[in-house]
Amino acid sequence: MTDFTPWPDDLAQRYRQKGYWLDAPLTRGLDAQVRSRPEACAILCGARAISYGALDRMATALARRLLARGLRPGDRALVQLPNRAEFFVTFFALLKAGITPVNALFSHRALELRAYAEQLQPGLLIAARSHPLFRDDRFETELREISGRLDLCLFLDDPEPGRDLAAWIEPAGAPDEEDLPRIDSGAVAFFQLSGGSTGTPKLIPRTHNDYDYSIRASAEICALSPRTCFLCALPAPHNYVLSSPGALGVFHAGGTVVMAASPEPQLCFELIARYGVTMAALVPSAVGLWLDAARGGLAVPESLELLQVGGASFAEALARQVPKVLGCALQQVFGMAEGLVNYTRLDDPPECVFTTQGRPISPDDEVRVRDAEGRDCAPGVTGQLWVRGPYTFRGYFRSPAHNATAFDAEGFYHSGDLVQRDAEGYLRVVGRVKDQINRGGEKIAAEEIEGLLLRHPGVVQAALVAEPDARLGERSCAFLVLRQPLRAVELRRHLIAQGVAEYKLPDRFVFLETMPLTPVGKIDKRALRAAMLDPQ
Ligand code: J2J
Repeated sequence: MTDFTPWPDDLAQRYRQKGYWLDAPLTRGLDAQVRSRPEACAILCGARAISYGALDRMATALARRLLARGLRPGDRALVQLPNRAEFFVTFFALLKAGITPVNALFSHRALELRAYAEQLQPGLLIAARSHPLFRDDRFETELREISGRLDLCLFLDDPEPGRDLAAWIEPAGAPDEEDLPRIDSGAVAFFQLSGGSTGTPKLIPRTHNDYDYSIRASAEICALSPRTCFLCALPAPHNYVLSSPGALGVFHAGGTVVMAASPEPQLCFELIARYGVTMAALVPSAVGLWLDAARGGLAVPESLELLQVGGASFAEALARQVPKVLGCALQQVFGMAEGLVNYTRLDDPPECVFTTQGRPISPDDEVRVRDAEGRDCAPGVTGQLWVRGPYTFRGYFRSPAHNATAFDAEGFYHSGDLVQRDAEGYLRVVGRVKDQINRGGEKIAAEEIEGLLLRHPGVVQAALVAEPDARLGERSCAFLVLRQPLRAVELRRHLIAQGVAEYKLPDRFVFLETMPLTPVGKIDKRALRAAMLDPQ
Protein backbone atom coordinates (compact mmCIF):
# COMPACT_ATOMS: atom_id res chain seq x y z
CA MET A 1 0.00 0.00 0.00
CA THR A 2 1.62 3.27 -1.04
CA ASP A 3 0.14 6.39 0.41
CA PHE A 4 3.20 8.45 -0.41
CA THR A 5 5.76 9.10 -3.10
CA PRO A 6 9.04 7.56 -1.92
CA TRP A 7 12.47 9.12 -2.32
CA PRO A 8 14.51 7.51 -5.10
CA ASP A 9 16.77 4.67 -3.89
CA ASP A 10 20.05 6.52 -4.37
CA LEU A 11 18.93 9.44 -2.22
CA ALA A 12 17.34 7.19 0.41
CA GLN A 13 20.61 5.29 0.64
CA ARG A 14 22.53 8.53 0.98
CA TYR A 15 20.26 9.79 3.77
CA ARG A 16 20.79 6.54 5.66
CA GLN A 17 24.55 6.51 5.11
CA LYS A 18 24.83 10.05 6.39
CA GLY A 19 22.97 9.09 9.54
CA TYR A 20 19.94 11.25 8.88
CA TRP A 21 17.49 8.38 8.63
CA LEU A 22 17.90 6.09 11.62
CA ASP A 23 15.24 3.53 10.67
CA ALA A 24 13.67 4.07 14.07
CA PRO A 25 10.04 5.00 14.71
CA LEU A 26 9.01 8.57 15.49
CA THR A 27 8.45 7.50 19.10
CA ARG A 28 12.26 7.08 19.38
CA GLY A 29 12.80 10.37 21.26
CA LEU A 30 10.04 9.62 23.75
CA ASP A 31 11.26 6.02 24.21
CA ALA A 32 14.77 7.22 25.07
CA GLN A 33 13.47 9.56 27.77
CA VAL A 34 11.18 6.88 29.19
CA ARG A 35 14.18 4.58 29.55
CA SER A 36 16.55 7.13 31.08
CA ARG A 37 14.40 9.71 32.91
CA PRO A 38 10.83 8.44 33.31
CA GLU A 39 10.09 10.78 36.22
CA ALA A 40 11.15 13.97 34.37
CA CYS A 41 8.33 16.33 33.50
CA ALA A 42 7.27 16.17 29.84
CA ILE A 43 4.13 18.32 29.79
CA LEU A 44 2.59 21.01 31.97
CA CYS A 45 -1.06 21.47 31.07
CA GLY A 46 -3.38 23.44 33.33
CA ALA A 47 -2.90 22.01 36.80
CA ARG A 48 -1.41 18.76 35.46
CA ALA A 49 2.29 17.86 35.39
CA ILE A 50 2.79 14.78 33.21
CA SER A 51 6.05 12.85 33.38
CA TYR A 52 7.63 11.06 30.44
CA GLY A 53 6.67 7.75 32.05
CA ALA A 54 3.05 8.83 32.48
CA LEU A 55 2.85 10.19 28.93
CA ASP A 56 4.14 6.89 27.62
CA ARG A 57 1.78 4.79 29.76
CA MET A 58 -1.23 6.78 28.60
CA ALA A 59 -0.17 6.55 24.96
CA THR A 60 0.45 2.81 25.28
CA ALA A 61 -2.93 2.29 26.96
CA LEU A 62 -4.74 4.11 24.16
CA ALA A 63 -2.78 2.27 21.45
CA ARG A 64 -3.61 -1.10 22.97
CA ARG A 65 -7.28 -0.31 23.43
CA LEU A 66 -7.57 0.90 19.83
CA LEU A 67 -5.98 -2.32 18.57
CA ALA A 68 -8.11 -4.44 20.90
CA ARG A 69 -11.15 -2.65 19.53
CA GLY A 70 -10.26 -3.83 16.01
CA LEU A 71 -8.32 -0.95 14.52
CA ARG A 72 -5.29 -2.12 12.55
CA PRO A 73 -1.86 -0.75 11.68
CA GLY A 74 -2.28 1.10 8.38
CA ASP A 75 -5.71 2.42 9.35
CA ARG A 76 -6.12 6.17 9.31
CA ALA A 77 -7.46 8.65 11.83
CA LEU A 78 -8.93 12.13 11.82
CA VAL A 79 -7.81 13.99 14.93
CA GLN A 80 -8.86 17.45 16.05
CA LEU A 81 -7.82 18.45 19.55
CA PRO A 82 -7.12 21.77 21.29
CA ASN A 83 -3.79 22.67 22.93
CA ARG A 84 -4.04 20.12 25.71
CA ALA A 85 -1.76 17.28 26.78
CA GLU A 86 -4.19 14.80 25.19
CA PHE A 87 -2.99 15.98 21.78
CA PHE A 88 0.44 14.46 22.44
CA VAL A 89 -0.93 11.37 24.20
CA THR A 90 -3.01 10.73 21.07
CA PHE A 91 -0.13 11.55 18.72
CA PHE A 92 2.17 9.00 20.36
CA ALA A 93 -0.61 6.41 20.79
CA LEU A 94 -1.36 6.43 17.07
CA LEU A 95 2.36 6.18 16.24
CA LYS A 96 2.60 3.14 18.52
CA ALA A 97 -0.46 1.53 16.96
CA GLY A 98 0.73 2.28 13.42
CA ILE A 99 -2.44 4.28 12.73
CA THR A 100 -1.74 7.31 10.53
CA PRO A 101 -3.62 10.46 11.52
CA VAL A 102 -4.13 13.88 10.11
CA ASN A 103 -4.17 16.41 12.94
CA ALA A 104 -6.63 19.12 11.95
CA LEU A 105 -6.30 22.58 13.45
CA PHE A 106 -8.85 23.38 16.14
CA SER A 107 -9.96 26.37 14.04
CA HIS A 108 -10.96 24.06 11.19
CA ARG A 109 -14.64 23.61 10.50
CA ALA A 110 -16.84 21.26 8.49
CA LEU A 111 -15.36 22.09 5.10
CA GLU A 112 -11.81 21.22 6.10
CA LEU A 113 -12.72 18.15 8.16
CA ARG A 114 -14.93 16.81 5.37
CA ALA A 115 -12.07 17.24 2.90
CA TYR A 116 -9.66 15.33 5.16
CA ALA A 117 -12.20 12.56 5.80
CA GLU A 118 -12.92 12.21 2.08
CA GLN A 119 -9.26 11.85 1.26
CA LEU A 120 -8.20 9.60 4.13
CA GLN A 121 -11.32 7.49 4.74
CA PRO A 122 -10.46 7.29 8.45
CA GLY A 123 -11.49 4.41 10.67
CA LEU A 124 -11.09 6.54 13.79
CA LEU A 125 -12.10 10.03 14.87
CA ILE A 126 -10.65 11.67 17.95
CA ALA A 127 -12.12 15.12 18.55
CA ALA A 128 -13.31 17.41 21.35
CA ARG A 129 -16.80 18.05 22.68
CA SER A 130 -15.84 21.69 23.20
CA HIS A 131 -15.63 22.14 19.41
CA PRO A 132 -18.82 23.62 17.90
CA LEU A 133 -19.08 20.78 15.35
CA PHE A 134 -19.10 18.08 18.00
CA ARG A 135 -21.54 19.53 20.54
CA ASP A 136 -24.04 16.99 19.21
CA ASP A 137 -23.77 13.90 16.97
CA ARG A 138 -24.86 15.43 13.67
CA PHE A 139 -21.45 16.09 12.21
CA GLU A 140 -20.15 12.75 13.45
CA THR A 141 -22.98 11.12 11.48
CA GLU A 142 -21.98 13.09 8.39
CA LEU A 143 -18.36 11.99 8.77
CA ARG A 144 -19.53 8.37 9.04
CA GLU A 145 -21.30 8.83 5.70
CA ILE A 146 -18.16 10.27 4.12
CA SER A 147 -15.93 7.50 5.46
CA GLY A 148 -17.75 4.19 5.39
CA ARG A 149 -14.92 2.83 7.53
CA LEU A 150 -15.40 5.24 10.41
CA ASP A 151 -15.98 2.82 13.22
CA LEU A 152 -14.84 4.49 16.40
CA CYS A 153 -15.33 8.08 17.58
CA LEU A 154 -13.77 9.28 20.83
CA PHE A 155 -14.10 12.72 22.33
CA LEU A 156 -12.19 14.83 24.78
CA ASP A 157 -14.61 15.60 27.62
CA ASP A 158 -17.45 13.31 26.52
CA PRO A 159 -19.99 12.63 29.27
CA GLU A 160 -20.32 8.99 28.14
CA PRO A 161 -17.40 6.92 29.55
CA GLY A 162 -17.27 4.61 26.51
CA ARG A 163 -16.55 7.55 24.22
CA ASP A 164 -14.56 9.70 26.61
CA LEU A 165 -10.91 9.95 25.60
CA ALA A 166 -9.95 10.16 29.29
CA ALA A 167 -11.18 6.59 29.87
CA TRP A 168 -9.27 5.30 26.84
CA ILE A 169 -5.95 6.79 27.94
CA GLU A 170 -6.26 5.66 31.55
CA PRO A 171 -3.15 3.49 32.09
CA ALA A 172 -3.89 -0.18 32.69
CA GLY A 173 -1.64 -3.17 33.32
CA ALA A 174 2.12 -3.40 32.98
CA PRO A 175 3.81 -1.12 30.45
CA ASP A 176 4.62 -4.09 28.24
CA GLU A 177 4.84 -3.08 24.62
CA GLU A 178 5.32 -6.51 23.13
CA ASP A 179 1.79 -6.62 21.89
CA LEU A 180 2.26 -3.42 19.91
CA PRO A 181 3.01 -3.76 16.18
CA ARG A 182 6.43 -3.35 14.63
CA ILE A 183 6.59 0.01 12.87
CA ASP A 184 8.06 0.44 9.40
CA SER A 185 10.10 3.63 9.79
CA GLY A 186 10.18 4.21 6.06
CA ALA A 187 6.39 4.47 6.02
CA VAL A 188 4.09 7.42 6.66
CA ALA A 189 3.84 8.37 10.34
CA PHE A 190 1.16 11.00 9.89
CA PHE A 191 -0.20 13.51 7.41
CA GLN A 192 0.76 17.14 7.82
CA LEU A 193 -1.49 19.96 6.61
CA SER A 194 -0.52 22.10 3.68
CA GLY A 195 -1.13 25.86 3.71
CA GLY A 196 -2.09 25.22 0.12
CA SER A 197 -2.80 27.23 -2.95
CA THR A 198 -5.38 24.92 -4.54
CA GLY A 199 -9.13 24.46 -4.34
CA THR A 200 -9.10 21.67 -1.76
CA PRO A 201 -6.82 21.25 1.26
CA LYS A 202 -3.87 18.95 0.47
CA LEU A 203 -2.24 16.42 2.76
CA ILE A 204 1.50 15.95 3.17
CA PRO A 205 2.70 12.45 4.02
CA ARG A 206 5.55 12.62 6.56
CA THR A 207 7.51 9.46 7.25
CA HIS A 208 8.98 8.38 10.60
CA ASN A 209 12.51 8.66 9.20
CA ASP A 210 12.23 12.09 7.63
CA TYR A 211 10.31 13.75 10.46
CA ASP A 212 12.51 12.28 13.17
CA TYR A 213 15.58 13.64 11.40
CA SER A 214 14.13 17.15 11.12
CA ILE A 215 13.32 17.09 14.84
CA ARG A 216 16.70 15.75 16.02
CA ALA A 217 18.65 18.16 13.87
CA SER A 218 16.42 21.09 14.89
CA ALA A 219 16.85 20.27 18.59
CA GLU A 220 20.60 20.35 18.12
CA ILE A 221 20.57 23.65 16.19
CA CYS A 222 18.46 25.21 18.96
CA ALA A 223 20.65 23.67 21.70
CA LEU A 224 17.69 22.05 23.46
CA SER A 225 18.43 20.16 26.68
CA PRO A 226 16.57 18.72 29.66
CA ARG A 227 16.44 22.24 31.09
CA THR A 228 14.53 23.57 28.09
CA CYS A 229 11.04 24.68 29.03
CA PHE A 230 9.08 25.42 25.85
CA LEU A 231 5.86 27.38 25.56
CA CYS A 232 3.48 25.82 23.04
CA ALA A 233 1.23 28.80 22.33
CA LEU A 234 0.49 28.22 18.63
CA PRO A 235 -1.87 25.43 17.50
CA ALA A 236 -0.06 22.23 18.55
CA PRO A 237 -0.47 20.34 15.23
CA HIS A 238 1.17 23.13 13.24
CA ASN A 239 4.48 21.97 11.79
CA TYR A 240 6.33 24.89 13.36
CA VAL A 241 5.48 24.26 17.03
CA LEU A 242 5.38 20.52 16.50
CA SER A 243 8.79 20.07 14.91
CA SER A 244 10.92 23.20 14.50
CA PRO A 245 12.13 22.01 17.00
CA GLY A 246 8.75 22.37 18.67
CA ALA A 247 7.25 20.05 21.22
CA LEU A 248 8.69 16.92 19.57
CA GLY A 249 12.17 18.46 19.61
CA VAL A 250 11.74 19.23 23.31
CA PHE A 251 10.63 15.65 24.04
CA HIS A 252 13.66 14.38 22.11
CA ALA A 253 15.90 16.52 24.36
CA GLY A 254 14.05 15.62 27.58
CA GLY A 255 12.74 19.11 28.33
CA THR A 256 9.26 20.28 29.31
CA VAL A 257 6.43 21.56 27.11
CA VAL A 258 4.01 24.08 28.64
CA MET A 259 0.62 24.15 26.91
CA ALA A 260 -0.94 27.57 26.34
CA ALA A 261 -4.41 28.09 24.89
CA SER A 262 -3.31 31.13 22.86
CA PRO A 263 -0.33 33.46 22.35
CA GLU A 264 -2.11 36.25 24.24
CA PRO A 265 0.62 38.10 26.23
CA GLN A 266 -1.09 38.28 29.63
CA LEU A 267 -1.67 34.52 29.67
CA CYS A 268 1.74 33.66 28.21
CA PHE A 269 3.78 35.94 30.48
CA GLU A 270 2.02 34.40 33.47
CA LEU A 271 2.84 30.88 32.29
CA ILE A 272 6.44 31.87 31.52
CA ALA A 273 6.86 33.29 35.00
CA ARG A 274 5.11 30.41 36.77
CA TYR A 275 7.03 27.61 35.07
CA GLY A 276 10.31 29.30 34.20
CA VAL A 277 9.76 28.97 30.46
CA THR A 278 13.06 29.40 28.58
CA MET A 279 11.88 29.33 24.97
CA ALA A 280 8.79 30.20 22.94
CA ALA A 281 7.80 30.08 19.27
CA LEU A 282 5.57 32.79 17.83
CA VAL A 283 4.30 34.15 14.53
CA PRO A 284 5.13 37.84 13.83
CA SER A 285 1.62 39.13 14.63
CA ALA A 286 1.85 37.62 18.13
CA VAL A 287 5.30 39.15 18.62
CA GLY A 288 3.66 42.50 17.90
CA LEU A 289 1.24 41.87 20.77
CA TRP A 290 4.06 40.84 23.12
CA LEU A 291 6.09 43.94 22.24
CA ASP A 292 3.06 46.19 22.83
CA ALA A 293 2.31 44.52 26.15
CA ALA A 294 5.92 44.83 27.31
CA ARG A 295 6.06 48.49 26.29
CA GLY A 296 2.74 49.01 28.06
CA GLY A 297 4.36 47.92 31.31
CA LEU A 298 3.59 44.18 31.48
CA ALA A 299 6.77 42.66 32.90
CA VAL A 300 8.47 40.10 30.67
CA PRO A 301 9.61 37.19 32.87
CA GLU A 302 13.37 36.88 33.00
CA SER A 303 13.49 33.15 32.42
CA LEU A 304 12.75 33.63 28.69
CA GLU A 305 16.03 33.14 26.83
CA LEU A 306 15.04 32.53 23.23
CA LEU A 307 12.12 33.68 21.12
CA GLN A 308 11.63 32.00 17.77
CA VAL A 309 9.73 33.93 15.14
CA GLY A 310 8.49 32.43 11.89
CA GLY A 311 5.52 31.46 9.77
CA ALA A 312 5.21 34.82 8.03
CA SER A 313 7.33 37.84 7.10
CA PHE A 314 8.88 39.46 10.13
CA ALA A 315 9.70 43.15 9.65
CA GLU A 316 13.33 43.96 10.34
CA ALA A 317 12.29 46.93 12.51
CA LEU A 318 10.33 44.59 14.80
CA ALA A 319 13.10 42.00 14.82
CA ARG A 320 15.54 44.59 16.16
CA GLN A 321 13.20 45.34 19.06
CA VAL A 322 12.95 41.77 20.35
CA PRO A 323 16.18 41.68 22.41
CA LYS A 324 15.73 45.25 23.64
CA VAL A 325 12.08 45.10 24.64
CA LEU A 326 11.63 41.43 25.53
CA GLY A 327 15.12 40.89 26.91
CA CYS A 328 15.71 37.60 25.11
CA ALA A 329 17.57 36.34 22.04
CA LEU A 330 15.81 36.11 18.69
CA GLN A 331 15.83 33.23 16.23
CA GLN A 332 14.16 33.54 12.85
CA VAL A 333 12.56 30.41 11.43
CA PHE A 334 11.42 29.96 7.86
CA GLY A 335 9.81 26.59 7.34
CA MET A 336 7.01 24.74 5.61
CA ALA A 337 4.91 21.71 6.47
CA GLU A 338 6.16 20.15 3.22
CA GLY A 339 9.67 19.92 4.67
CA LEU A 340 12.49 22.47 4.40
CA VAL A 341 13.14 24.47 7.58
CA ASN A 342 15.70 27.29 7.94
CA TYR A 343 17.01 28.80 11.15
CA THR A 344 19.28 31.64 12.06
CA ARG A 345 21.86 30.02 14.32
CA LEU A 346 22.25 30.89 18.00
CA ASP A 347 25.79 32.18 17.41
CA ASP A 348 25.03 34.16 14.24
CA PRO A 349 25.92 37.88 14.38
CA PRO A 350 22.92 40.06 15.32
CA GLU A 351 22.77 41.62 11.84
CA CYS A 352 22.25 38.20 10.31
CA VAL A 353 19.53 37.33 12.86
CA PHE A 354 17.71 40.63 12.28
CA THR A 355 17.87 40.62 8.49
CA THR A 356 17.66 36.99 7.30
CA GLN A 357 15.34 34.02 7.77
CA GLY A 358 18.23 31.65 8.35
CA ARG A 359 19.77 28.75 6.47
CA PRO A 360 18.62 25.16 6.01
CA ILE A 361 18.84 22.50 8.69
CA SER A 362 20.78 19.97 6.67
CA PRO A 363 23.91 20.00 4.51
CA ASP A 364 21.85 17.80 2.21
CA ASP A 365 18.99 20.25 1.81
CA GLU A 366 19.40 21.09 -1.85
CA VAL A 367 18.00 24.58 -2.22
CA ARG A 368 17.76 26.17 -5.67
CA VAL A 369 16.83 29.78 -6.32
CA ARG A 370 15.62 29.99 -9.91
CA ASP A 371 14.18 32.65 -12.16
CA ALA A 372 10.86 32.17 -13.97
CA GLU A 373 12.66 30.34 -16.82
CA GLY A 374 14.26 27.87 -14.43
CA ARG A 375 17.76 29.35 -14.53
CA ASP A 376 19.76 29.54 -11.30
CA CYS A 377 19.92 33.01 -9.79
CA ALA A 378 23.16 34.61 -8.62
CA PRO A 379 23.57 35.29 -4.88
CA GLY A 380 21.42 38.20 -3.74
CA VAL A 381 19.12 38.01 -6.76
CA THR A 382 15.43 37.31 -6.12
CA GLY A 383 14.15 34.01 -7.45
CA GLN A 384 11.75 31.15 -6.72
CA LEU A 385 12.61 28.58 -4.09
CA TRP A 386 12.92 24.93 -5.15
CA VAL A 387 14.09 22.27 -2.73
CA ARG A 388 14.65 18.59 -2.18
CA GLY A 389 16.27 16.89 0.75
CA PRO A 390 16.15 14.31 3.52
CA TYR A 391 12.96 15.65 5.12
CA THR A 392 11.22 17.39 2.21
CA PHE A 393 8.31 15.35 0.90
CA ARG A 394 8.09 14.05 -2.67
CA GLY A 395 4.36 14.33 -3.34
CA TYR A 396 1.00 15.35 -1.89
CA PHE A 397 -1.33 12.53 -0.92
CA ARG A 398 -3.26 11.27 -3.96
CA SER A 399 -2.85 14.46 -5.97
CA PRO A 400 -1.10 13.37 -9.20
CA ALA A 401 -2.22 16.39 -11.22
CA HIS A 402 -1.05 18.88 -8.64
CA ASN A 403 2.18 16.97 -8.01
CA ALA A 404 2.99 17.16 -11.71
CA THR A 405 3.35 20.94 -11.38
CA ALA A 406 4.56 21.20 -7.78
CA PHE A 407 7.76 19.20 -8.53
CA ASP A 408 10.31 19.27 -11.31
CA ALA A 409 11.67 16.19 -13.06
CA GLU A 410 14.43 15.83 -10.45
CA GLY A 411 12.00 15.86 -7.53
CA PHE A 412 12.61 19.45 -6.45
CA TYR A 413 9.54 20.91 -4.72
CA HIS A 414 8.39 24.38 -5.77
CA SER A 415 7.47 26.15 -2.54
CA GLY A 416 6.09 29.24 -4.27
CA ASP A 417 8.25 31.54 -2.15
CA LEU A 418 10.36 34.33 -3.61
CA VAL A 419 13.71 34.42 -1.85
CA GLN A 420 17.21 35.82 -2.06
CA ARG A 421 20.16 33.72 -0.99
CA ASP A 422 23.44 35.23 0.09
CA ALA A 423 26.89 33.75 -0.43
CA GLU A 424 26.70 31.92 2.93
CA GLY A 425 23.42 30.23 2.03
CA TYR A 426 21.20 32.41 4.24
CA LEU A 427 17.76 33.09 2.82
CA ARG A 428 15.60 36.20 2.86
CA VAL A 429 11.93 35.72 2.06
CA VAL A 430 10.88 38.65 -0.10
CA GLY A 431 7.51 37.56 -1.49
CA ARG A 432 5.69 34.69 -3.12
CA VAL A 433 4.37 33.52 -6.45
CA LYS A 434 1.83 31.06 -5.00
CA ASP A 435 -1.75 32.24 -4.83
CA GLN A 436 -1.95 32.27 -1.05
CA ILE A 437 -2.68 34.81 1.65
CA ASN A 438 -0.56 34.63 4.80
CA ARG A 439 -2.88 36.07 7.43
CA GLY A 440 -0.71 36.36 10.53
CA GLY A 441 0.86 32.96 9.80
CA GLU A 442 -2.47 31.32 8.93
CA LYS A 443 -2.43 30.36 5.28
CA ILE A 444 -5.42 30.85 2.97
CA ALA A 445 -5.50 29.31 -0.51
CA ALA A 446 -7.11 31.98 -2.70
CA GLU A 447 -8.57 29.38 -5.07
CA GLU A 448 -10.42 27.60 -2.26
CA ILE A 449 -12.27 30.73 -1.12
CA GLU A 450 -12.89 31.97 -4.67
CA GLY A 451 -14.51 28.60 -5.44
CA LEU A 452 -16.79 28.90 -2.42
CA LEU A 453 -17.75 32.48 -3.30
CA LEU A 454 -18.57 31.42 -6.86
CA ARG A 455 -21.08 28.91 -5.52
CA HIS A 456 -23.28 31.86 -4.57
CA PRO A 457 -25.77 32.44 -7.40
CA GLY A 458 -25.24 36.20 -7.22
CA VAL A 459 -21.47 36.02 -7.79
CA VAL A 460 -20.13 36.18 -11.35
CA GLN A 461 -16.40 36.53 -10.71
CA ALA A 462 -14.30 36.35 -7.54
CA ALA A 463 -10.67 37.07 -6.72
CA LEU A 464 -9.10 36.90 -3.29
CA VAL A 465 -5.92 38.90 -2.75
CA ALA A 466 -3.74 39.91 0.17
CA GLU A 467 -3.70 43.44 1.43
CA PRO A 468 -1.22 44.83 3.95
CA ASP A 469 -2.38 44.87 7.56
CA ALA A 470 -0.49 46.52 10.40
CA ARG A 471 -1.30 43.77 12.91
CA LEU A 472 -1.51 40.59 10.82
CA GLY A 473 1.00 41.45 8.10
CA GLU A 474 -1.63 40.56 5.54
CA ARG A 475 -5.37 40.25 5.49
CA SER A 476 -7.65 39.00 2.75
CA CYS A 477 -9.71 41.12 0.41
CA ALA A 478 -12.32 39.61 -1.93
CA PHE A 479 -12.97 41.42 -5.20
CA LEU A 480 -16.30 40.45 -6.71
CA VAL A 481 -18.35 41.08 -9.81
CA LEU A 482 -22.00 40.50 -8.95
CA ARG A 483 -25.12 39.52 -10.86
CA GLN A 484 -27.35 41.15 -8.26
CA PRO A 485 -26.62 43.56 -5.40
CA LEU A 486 -25.30 41.71 -2.34
CA ARG A 487 -23.97 42.87 1.00
CA ALA A 488 -20.73 41.70 2.60
CA VAL A 489 -22.67 40.20 5.49
CA GLU A 490 -24.66 37.96 3.11
CA LEU A 491 -21.48 36.73 1.47
CA ARG A 492 -19.89 36.08 4.82
CA ARG A 493 -22.99 34.12 5.87
CA HIS A 494 -22.79 32.17 2.61
CA LEU A 495 -19.19 31.16 3.39
CA ILE A 496 -19.95 30.27 7.01
CA ALA A 497 -22.88 28.11 5.85
CA GLN A 498 -20.40 26.08 3.79
CA GLY A 499 -18.43 25.37 6.94
CA VAL A 500 -15.22 27.21 6.22
CA ALA A 501 -12.79 28.05 9.05
CA GLU A 502 -13.24 31.57 10.32
CA TYR A 503 -9.70 32.74 9.55
CA LYS A 504 -10.43 32.13 5.86
CA LEU A 505 -13.38 34.57 5.75
CA PRO A 506 -12.43 37.66 3.69
CA ASP A 507 -11.66 40.65 5.89
CA ARG A 508 -13.01 42.98 3.23
CA PHE A 509 -15.25 42.78 0.18
CA VAL A 510 -14.89 45.11 -2.79
CA PHE A 511 -17.52 45.12 -5.53
CA LEU A 512 -16.45 45.89 -9.10
CA GLU A 513 -18.32 46.44 -12.36
CA THR A 514 -15.69 44.43 -14.24
CA MET A 515 -12.51 42.58 -13.32
CA PRO A 516 -9.19 43.72 -14.73
CA LEU A 517 -7.93 40.96 -17.03
CA THR A 518 -4.49 39.91 -18.23
CA PRO A 519 -3.81 39.67 -21.96
CA VAL A 520 -4.73 35.95 -21.86
CA GLY A 521 -8.01 36.74 -20.14
CA LYS A 522 -7.21 35.65 -16.56
CA ILE A 523 -8.15 37.88 -13.63
CA ASP A 524 -5.27 40.31 -13.18
CA LYS A 525 -4.53 40.07 -9.46
CA ARG A 526 -1.52 42.30 -9.81
CA ALA A 527 -3.77 45.09 -11.05
CA LEU A 528 -6.18 44.44 -8.17
CA ARG A 529 -3.37 44.67 -5.63
CA ALA A 530 -2.05 47.85 -7.22
CA ALA A 531 -5.52 49.42 -7.22
CA MET A 532 -5.91 48.52 -3.56
CA LEU A 533 -2.65 50.21 -2.60
CA ASP A 534 -3.35 53.26 -4.71
CA PRO A 535 -4.80 55.85 -2.30
CA GLN A 536 -7.54 57.48 -4.37
C1 J2J B 1 8.28 34.62 5.65
N1 J2J B 1 7.41 33.63 5.26
C2 J2J B 1 7.41 32.49 5.98
C3 J2J B 1 9.16 33.33 7.44
C4 J2J B 1 7.06 30.49 6.79
C5 J2J B 1 8.62 26.41 10.79
C6 J2J B 1 8.24 27.72 10.60
C7 J2J B 1 7.13 28.03 9.81
C8 J2J B 1 6.39 27.01 9.21
C9 J2J B 1 5.22 27.38 8.38
C10 J2J B 1 6.78 25.69 9.40
C11 J2J B 1 8.27 32.28 7.08
N2 J2J B 1 9.12 34.47 6.70
N3 J2J B 1 10.00 33.23 8.48
O1 J2J B 1 6.13 24.66 8.84
O2 J2J B 1 8.25 24.09 10.36
C12 J2J B 1 5.66 31.14 4.80
C13 J2J B 1 6.27 30.73 3.47
C14 J2J B 1 6.21 29.21 3.52
C15 J2J B 1 4.89 29.00 4.24
C16 J2J B 1 4.78 27.64 4.91
C17 J2J B 1 7.90 25.39 10.19
N4 J2J B 1 8.03 31.03 7.56
N5 J2J B 1 6.68 31.35 5.83
O3 J2J B 1 4.79 28.51 8.35
O4 J2J B 1 3.32 25.16 6.00
O5 J2J B 1 5.44 31.22 2.44
O6 J2J B 1 4.68 26.35 7.65
O7 J2J B 1 6.24 28.60 2.25
O8 J2J B 1 2.21 26.85 7.53
O9 J2J B 1 4.85 30.05 5.21
O10 J2J B 1 3.65 27.62 5.72
P1 J2J B 1 3.38 26.42 6.73
